[in-house]
Amino acid sequence: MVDLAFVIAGSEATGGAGIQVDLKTFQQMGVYGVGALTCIVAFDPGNGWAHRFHPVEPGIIAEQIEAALAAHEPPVVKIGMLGTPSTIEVVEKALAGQAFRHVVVDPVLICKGQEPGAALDTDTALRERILPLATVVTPNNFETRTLAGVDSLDTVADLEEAGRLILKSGPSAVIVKGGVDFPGPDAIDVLVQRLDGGAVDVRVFSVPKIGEERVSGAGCTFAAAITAGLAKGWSVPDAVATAKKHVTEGIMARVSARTPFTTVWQGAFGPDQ
Ligand code: PXL
Repeated sequence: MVDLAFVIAGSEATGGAGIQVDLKTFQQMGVYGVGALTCIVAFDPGNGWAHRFHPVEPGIIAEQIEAALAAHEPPVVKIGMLGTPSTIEVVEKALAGQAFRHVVVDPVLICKGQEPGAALDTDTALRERILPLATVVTPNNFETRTLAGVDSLDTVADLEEAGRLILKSGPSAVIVKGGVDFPGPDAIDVLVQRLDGGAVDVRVFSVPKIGEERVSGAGCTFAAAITAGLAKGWSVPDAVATAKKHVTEGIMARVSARTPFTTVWQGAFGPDQ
């Protein structure tokens, strides 16, 4: 039987983020992808590729989740961009009725096209309603500072400390991604995981940075690859290690477009690696 993973996320039409990336990543990992759409992001090429954000009606999100989970019993789900408090409410309800082995949350906090007021409501709802349901959370540098309430992340010890703070909101594992904003030559991710007995295990994953430019889709690919690994029954550290390889190889083979940024090529990651 093929391994299955479910994703609840937004569409980003250029293929550089969102559910397009999630499903490509699942496929590359040999995992059958099932997906429900929360919103549609259409970049505006006539206005600096600004985000035009269109939420999907909550009732339609609920119908998609109903259909996907009536058809399949995926053991894991990845939550990507939600975008509005009413979307968060619907997804929270849908998750509460299911027993997933893992709920991987990529806490996408802001999308440029949104009003700051609306984004603040969304951040609060994400923190209060979705994080407690998560087993694994993958915040980037900015999201970590926001969720942990810290001003800066300058050392690996800072990444660990922030991960420990986010762990208190309920998930069993937090992977803090230093990314290009973290000082130094390396792309560092710190996994802070609460073990069954209650002890906290900390592991540092590090590879040399490939340039200093942000590559679109790195965060989505990373969380989706972790989700696929967990769907296969791997441990969280094993899933993270493979996801990091997937992203690193995808960044090395990145795809250029007429956008001001390049995007990860998920197809660069070999299934045998
Ligand atoms: O990378 C965050 C992200 C996730 N999901 C969608 C997006 C973006 C960023 O643009 O558009 C749909």
